[in-house]
Amino acid sequence: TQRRPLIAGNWKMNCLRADGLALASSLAAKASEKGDLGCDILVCPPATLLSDVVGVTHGSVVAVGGQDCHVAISGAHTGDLAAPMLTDIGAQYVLVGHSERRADHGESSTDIRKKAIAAHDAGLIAVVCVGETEEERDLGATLPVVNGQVAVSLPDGATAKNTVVAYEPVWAIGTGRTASVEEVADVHRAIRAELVKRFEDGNEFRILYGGSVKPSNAKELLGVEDVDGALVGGASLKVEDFWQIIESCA
Ligand code: G2H
Repeated sequence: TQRRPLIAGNWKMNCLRADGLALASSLAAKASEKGDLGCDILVCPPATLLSDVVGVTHGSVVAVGGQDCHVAISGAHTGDLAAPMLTDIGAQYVLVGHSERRADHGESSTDIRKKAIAAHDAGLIAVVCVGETEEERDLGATLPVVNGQVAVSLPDGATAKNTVVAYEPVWAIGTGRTASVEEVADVHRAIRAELVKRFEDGNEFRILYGGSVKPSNAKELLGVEDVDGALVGGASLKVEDFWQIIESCA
């Protein structure tokens, strides 16, 4: 199966307007200059910049996504964003279940499945994040934990077209520590097996790796079987670094 890689930047709670728009515009300009890079490109800015980033990337291959959405389509949920609001401003993707959401906001895999359904109903591609903590890895529970998260977080209506899975070992996020190629290969193989078991098109889902991906390790990680792209945090905030990661796909 030929899966087109996806390189996604998760800006998290970073970037004021001037920096964010400069980053998005230079990315769009570079992408337009280079032609087809053999991969899809996504940026997920903070909510305040979503609309403007859609504006400055318009007409380029750079897609825009939210970092989270609510399970409901509207209502009394102060501070939250509904999936149709993201579609409305031109976003195409949304991250759901990032470990920082799971930790900071107590989101469970059941919540995340509901968010993925809300995203699909709104026509968005859900990037469903999973990953074990350091404690779980040390207990040897990585595969059952990750498989359990995949099983519960992905709704029955998931397809390779509306869903991307992102494996992010929590202990490798923002720490500078990256999982080894073998560790990544083992988990991606296990996720693939779950997807193939459950979904007709399980072989076509993209499975991204995330956790301290940077220019110096991108090529190696992207070369691993069943790694179909990267979810990049820190290194997506510098256009040169993010660009080098994009070029590592080739
Ligand atoms: C994991 C990743 C992006 P970083 O959270 O989602 O962040 O690349 O900074 O580890």
